[in-house]
Amino acid sequence: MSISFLRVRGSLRNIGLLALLGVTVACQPRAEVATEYTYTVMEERAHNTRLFTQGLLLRDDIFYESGGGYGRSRLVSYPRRGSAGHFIESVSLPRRYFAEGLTEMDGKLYLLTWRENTLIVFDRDSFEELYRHQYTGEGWGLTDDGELLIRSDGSHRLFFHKRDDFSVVRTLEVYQQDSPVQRLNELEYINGYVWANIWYDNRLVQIDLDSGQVVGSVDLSDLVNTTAPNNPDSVLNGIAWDEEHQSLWVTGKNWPTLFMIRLGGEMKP
Ligand SMILES: [Ca+2]
Repeated sequence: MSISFLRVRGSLRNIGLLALLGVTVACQPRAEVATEYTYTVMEERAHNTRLFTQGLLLRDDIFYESGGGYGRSRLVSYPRRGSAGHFIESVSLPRRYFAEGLTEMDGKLYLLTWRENTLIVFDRDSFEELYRHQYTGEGWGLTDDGELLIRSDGSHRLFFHKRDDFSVVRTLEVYQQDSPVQRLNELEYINGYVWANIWYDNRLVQIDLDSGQVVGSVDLSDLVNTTAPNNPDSVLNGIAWDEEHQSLWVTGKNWPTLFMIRLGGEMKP
């Protein structure tokens, strides 16, 4: 099935006008234009509706996904093609943990927990727990740039952590023009940028990791409207980069479908 949605819009800043009026503006560098991408659905896959999707990634044709909820948090893997009920590996978390963001580096899966201040590290293949780290603050989304782990906490900030002890190296405030982008949720590092879900928003945003500016976005309202279960908690969440197909896999909490979408328009280099 192939569905194309086309909408292109750019937005311009008003900093220049304020400067002409003699108003001092203290701010980070602002992007002149944020690209609004179009998208095409290239492929679909059944998604297990019991998964309250928090983290999603794809490695070597295998999806890794974390599902949240107290008493129902789990970490699973499943093949790129297959049925919704078939997992390669699955591990349930103790009842006191609410699984959140998930990423993978060097054969290890890094799993955040929501308010339990605990990062749990698993072997990617066996799902054997390897070790844990404690941290301060909430865990929402997690990705990595190949060197550092990148965490969201539901605010407009991203936290960059060392992988060996999960200490914070730096933080980044995320803005669209002059407005902080709150409720940053699931994350995915793609070609030098971080893409993010925003809790209770049907957009994905593309974040510049130097300036913190949103430099692009894609509106997935049509997928939400046709696919999301009739439950206010079943929001869009989950982004996985498909390197082979240069496409994004997206889904939502308890959704029946994963979608592979290809973005239109010019992606930032
Ligand atoms: Ca992800």
